[in-house]
Amino acid sequence: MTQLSDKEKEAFEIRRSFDALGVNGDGKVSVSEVLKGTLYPGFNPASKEATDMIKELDPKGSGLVDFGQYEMFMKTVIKKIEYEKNLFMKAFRKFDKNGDGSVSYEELKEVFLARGKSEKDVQDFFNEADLNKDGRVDYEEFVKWFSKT
Ligand SMILES: [Ca+2]
Ligand SMILES: [Ca+2]
Repeated sequence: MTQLSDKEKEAFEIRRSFDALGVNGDGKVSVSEVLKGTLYPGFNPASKEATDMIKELDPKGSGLVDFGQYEMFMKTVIKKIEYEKNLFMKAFRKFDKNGDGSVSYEELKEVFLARGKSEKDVQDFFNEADLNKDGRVDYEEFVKWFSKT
């Protein structure tokens, strides 16, 4: 099997997600369907950012988009998602001092105390972030916790 490049994979995914939205007979999907399918961490459909994105997606306000508009929109969304991911990754690395892929209590404490937080804050945050209570905050837990605050 030939390996698809990232660009090809992306194009394929966009096409597939467009088809999955249930194209009307005229090859268009509704804007609300598109929005339902593009929720990602930090995306708020009621925000100004979302409103702007919809305007770009559907400048005439017809409520329907064709594949070309959809493709452009999805490329913007994918860029935003990657940007968010990078932000999380960068923040996570700041906490994960020894780079073992999880934040220990000691690591969290080091960062928090350096920022003038109390030991009690450290305990509270750690308890909240460590969802499966294994004594470490892994990347997924970190993102969940970070998205909330
Ligand atoms: Ca660590
Ligand atoms: Ca954990």
